[in-house]
Amino acid sequence: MADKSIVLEEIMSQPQVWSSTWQRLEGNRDRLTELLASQCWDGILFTGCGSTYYLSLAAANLHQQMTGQRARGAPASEVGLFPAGVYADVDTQVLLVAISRSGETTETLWAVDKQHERKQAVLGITCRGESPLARRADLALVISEADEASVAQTRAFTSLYIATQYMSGLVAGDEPFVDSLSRLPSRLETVLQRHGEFMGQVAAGDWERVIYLGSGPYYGLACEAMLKLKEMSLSWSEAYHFLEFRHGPISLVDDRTLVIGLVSDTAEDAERAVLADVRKLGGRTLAIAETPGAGADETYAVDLGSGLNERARAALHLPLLQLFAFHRARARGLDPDRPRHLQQAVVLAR
Ligand code: F1P
Repeated sequence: MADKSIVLEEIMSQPQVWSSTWQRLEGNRDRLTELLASQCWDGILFTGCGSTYYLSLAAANLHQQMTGQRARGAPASEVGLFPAGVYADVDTQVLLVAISRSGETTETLWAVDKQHERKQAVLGITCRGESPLARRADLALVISEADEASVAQTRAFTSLYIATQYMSGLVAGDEPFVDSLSRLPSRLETVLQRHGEFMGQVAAGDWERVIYLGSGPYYGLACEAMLKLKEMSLSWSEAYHFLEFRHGPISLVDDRTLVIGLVSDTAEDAERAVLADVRKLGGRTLAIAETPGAGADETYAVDLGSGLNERARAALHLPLLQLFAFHRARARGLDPDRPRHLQQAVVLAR
């Protein structure tokens, strides 16, 4: 198999792409602020499909934590097909944040149409300025530098996530947080230099199952890591809220189980205790945390050392986990540039 890979190039381009994303966001600051302040929103509904649905889960959790504004992440199909289960009632003022790399995913466009039937605004976040989403949204935030040739989303996911962080920072009026996002590209360069190769070594292990755990916004990111592993390496994987893992799924653990924890600052002790339970049962753990953790006895440990708080540094996990999926695919003799049965976007014939 050739060493060159489009998805690998896209993964490794993230430091530069995040810098361009930051410039784009700053360039859109006024338009974005105007939309966000255009009325008193009762809530924000983040939506997307696949990767961008998981992004929505992470974004909604962060947004509500940071702003106190009610926020929810829902799959676009639910918004389009079961709106009554998503919108509380017809009169609530909800801003729909529709996220899609391609801007052409059918269900995401259904959600946009449903929102417009309610005569309420759509903020579209996409990589493609000519897409139906960009054209139909009341405001389109287009991060074209993050667009991809690959099927599996990598830099698009992280850049679009940073866009939602930026938006939440603006609503919260938290300028230090917004400013800290500009430091992510340099932090990522260091993280990739220090840990990129190591992720490849761990990925080559004889794993039968890989499980991702995260709390708060990190749960959505854990889900995305799980999806990457499935898409690129055709490996069975699952994701759970950290402490949920004890409530049944822990029965799966054996010596060919790798549990990857995205360790927060808020709940670090409680989360590391779950990983310790996994090891007691014979499983292996990989903890990705800001610091190695005093007394932590992880099988594998990655410290991000970013100097950023858990809200700001979130995207730093993904490139490492994308590399893990990439190398797992290679170790299984698969081509991560050509995921089975998948296309870049699901466009349904009506
Ligand atoms: C969403 C998505 C991708 C997935 C797949 C099909 O695309 O579900 O996450 O990898 O290949 O489309 P988009 O709406 O973000 O363009």
